[in-house]
Amino acid sequence: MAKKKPKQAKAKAAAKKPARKAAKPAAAKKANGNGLPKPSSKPYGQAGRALDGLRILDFTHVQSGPTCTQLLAYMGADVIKVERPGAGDITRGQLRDVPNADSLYFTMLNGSKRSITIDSKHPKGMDILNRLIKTCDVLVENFAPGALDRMGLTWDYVHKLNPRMIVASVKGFGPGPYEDCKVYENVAQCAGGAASTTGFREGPPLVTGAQIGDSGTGLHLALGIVSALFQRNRTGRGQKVLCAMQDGVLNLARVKLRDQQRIEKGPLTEYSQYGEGVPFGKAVPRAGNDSGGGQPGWILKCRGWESDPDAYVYFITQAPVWQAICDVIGEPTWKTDPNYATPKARLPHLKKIFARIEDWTMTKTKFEVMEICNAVDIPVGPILSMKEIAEEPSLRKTGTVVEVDHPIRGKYLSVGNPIKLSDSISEVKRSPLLGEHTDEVLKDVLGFKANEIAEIKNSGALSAPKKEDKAA
Ligand code: CAO
Repeated sequence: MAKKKPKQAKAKAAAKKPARKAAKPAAAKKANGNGLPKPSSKPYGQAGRALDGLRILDFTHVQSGPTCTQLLAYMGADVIKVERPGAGDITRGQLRDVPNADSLYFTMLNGSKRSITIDSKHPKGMDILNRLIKTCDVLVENFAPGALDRMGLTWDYVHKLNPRMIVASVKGFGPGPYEDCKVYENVAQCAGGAASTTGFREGPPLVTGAQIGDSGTGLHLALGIVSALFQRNRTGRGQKVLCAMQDGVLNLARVKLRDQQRIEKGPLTEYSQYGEGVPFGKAVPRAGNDSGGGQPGWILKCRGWESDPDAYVYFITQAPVWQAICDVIGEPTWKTDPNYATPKARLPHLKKIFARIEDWTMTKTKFEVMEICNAVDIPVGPILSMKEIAEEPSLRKTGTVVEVDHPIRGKYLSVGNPIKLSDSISEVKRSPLLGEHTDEVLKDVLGFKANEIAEIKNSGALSAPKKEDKAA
């Protein structure tokens, strides 16, 4: 998709063409009937990667935006991360565990990308950005509201320079009363309905450890981008893609909006609160470890819980395997006892039932519970610690957990691509050093000669403004 040296005139001409013609991908020339290229004869996994040829101008920082562009990089896109000279993405220095090395916060969110430093507030810096805009397919950013416009990169400006450009943004909130607010993870979890529905009924709202506001919204944005690219194949033009973190969290918490509508019609019978006879209020309550679906579940202690904070298992009393559960825990009479035989009859007794199951799980390790229950199709899940996950061989084997080597910090673990494509094998490369690819991008992507690069460097466009300049 991205050309080495794009010509603005070419882009303009493409935009003027009728939509159908402009949309025709180059590969379609070789098409046979259905408008698609002939199936590749290469073995699966050797026909390049899904997003090969896609070039991304990456203005993202912290977590939400970088999650999105890292995934696109894993899928094969050339992601050029533009960073502020001297400082770079603020997370490079946050939560450092190795002195003077980029933090794990940064390295685990910026793998497989290139880094170029450009001062967007320097005229020459803006000149380089303009050139990059002309040659990239997607601009991704998650600055505070208005920051991109203040840089001069309004939608109208970018779109005029490159009508095919997709401009993708993460913001905290969509249009509305809070649209100008800066937002971090937990703010989004709270505003998106996750916090009010997480935790125990008697306690305060809780945020979850999974970064559903940041990483979750980055995932949504990646889908928006590939959808916009697909549409561009037909229309020949780019579009704006916006993911608000509040919206992303709400999308992940949709079962709770489901329950909000149900609560207006009667009690939520699958919540343990119902079985305990505690009346419901007007809004969806926190449900502790109740399962979100219709099958009651709870977290139960396993052998060793006294000293191991993760010696627990999630146990689901799925209706079709109730008989097996009764056999496993040694309560065969519960199979026919009218108080326990049907899901409805069990609802008022869930506390007692889980207490009895826990008597059994406490005699086994969480892995023994897994083994015994899975053999008879009872759905259970061990509470795995991050230590266990880091050491889990099967996750290493699939590339979900990967070890990467970094020139300054040495080896570190990262999360590889959780989305597995059979014909697009992800390669996780280490994160770039600040400005590591500045010369490479100027030369290979923008076609500058060595003397021109030296000139650009002398202008100060690629380095941190000197203190006197700042003061002036
Ligand atoms: N050269 C010069 N200036 C640069 C630059 C560059 N290469 N890159 C960025 N900047 C400047 C911007 O121009 C902007 O300056 P102005 O405010 O003067 O216009 C500033 O750096 C960007 O600031 P910011 O407001 O985005 O950053 P912040 O640290 O103050 O706020 C955050 C961070 C995350 C709260 C905010 O960016 C935000 O709300 N983003 C949207 C929501 C979001 O993604 N939140 C998730 C955060 S965690 O994943």
